[in-house]
Amino acid sequence: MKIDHVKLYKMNMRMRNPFTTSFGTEQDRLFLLVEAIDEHGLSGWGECVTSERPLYSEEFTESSWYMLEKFLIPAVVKREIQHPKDLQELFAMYKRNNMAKSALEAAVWDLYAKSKGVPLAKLLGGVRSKIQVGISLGIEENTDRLLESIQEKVEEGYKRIKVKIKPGKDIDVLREIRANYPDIPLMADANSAYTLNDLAVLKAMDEFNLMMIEQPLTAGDLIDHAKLQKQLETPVCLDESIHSYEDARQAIELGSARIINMKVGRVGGLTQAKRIHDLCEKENVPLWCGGMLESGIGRAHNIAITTLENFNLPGDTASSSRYWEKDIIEPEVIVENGELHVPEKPGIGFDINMEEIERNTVKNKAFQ
Ligand code: OSB
Ligand code: MG
Repeated sequence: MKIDHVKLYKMNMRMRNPFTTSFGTEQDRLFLLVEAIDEHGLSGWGECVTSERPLYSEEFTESSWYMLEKFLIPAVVKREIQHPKDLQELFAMYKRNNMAKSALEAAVWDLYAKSKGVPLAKLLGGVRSKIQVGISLGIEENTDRLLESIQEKVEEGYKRIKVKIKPGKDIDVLREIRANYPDIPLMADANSAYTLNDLAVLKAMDEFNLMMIEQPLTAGDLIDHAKLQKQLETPVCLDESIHSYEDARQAIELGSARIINMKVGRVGGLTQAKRIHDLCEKENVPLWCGGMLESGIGRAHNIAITTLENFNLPGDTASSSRYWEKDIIEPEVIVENGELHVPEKPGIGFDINMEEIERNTVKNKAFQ
């Protein structure tokens, strides 16, 4: 397969509601789409899950554009590629910038799967035709508002509820949720808002029977997470800490986490995601697929990876309508009773809605 040319699209899509985490509020999603086109004119699509500002990690949408334009796209254009995993070697000399690498790799995976006429999920070794999903709810000024959303999402059938927490918006909020919903599968995501000085607060969360607490401490703090995990009954789940296979291996070895949140963009693409999946399977570490408020294209890739065997906890891949007035794929992602059906068509398995993409594009460029 030869990558004839690559197109980049900078998107600006407004979400139906603002989403607040401990690191900030986002409503306008400025992210990139990558379209890789082969010598026969067939297209594959990937999403770069960055935001306008480097709040989640050091990458941001304009840095990814630069990375893709200057280094990554030139490494693949006009090149003969045997398999999408060849990109690992072509990108190896460039450090990190995982979301940018992942986006181009995703487009090549989709293109390759389409050229072979197989669903991406199958190509990755997926074994499921349905996947289980939960939902991630942002911090609300007022807890009644959060309780209303929880009620709505429980009624819609989501398999678990994740709430964002931060210092001052934690114990009281969780206590109120548990008072109203003693039994729902519930977890909390701190997005690194705590340190070991907050041990008392974190230990107090043990009383709420949470499935896990996600990323309580700073991304680089594998050792402190291990110290914390030893003192908590609640399993620690790592998100921002895991950028590579080596991070996952060390976190497991140190006991920094009992559960891992997989984000394909964060670990540099589907090839790395699969390696980390296989490691977790071998080590008996449960895994689930996180989200980055993706459009339908990123969502489709998340669905494909979640079909692998060891994705044994519900992920964050909610319905398109939870985020968007109108998504850029057809059909849109629809979760029913906390489950969604894995598409059976080749590649990502959804059609691209070019009209919607164009309507939300703020700049684009083709690279020959
Ligand atoms: O920490 O998992 C996170 C959204 C943006 C950045 C980080 C995170 C999240 C979410 C939402 O939790 C997941 C989703 O619904 O896509
Ligand atoms: Mg998280």
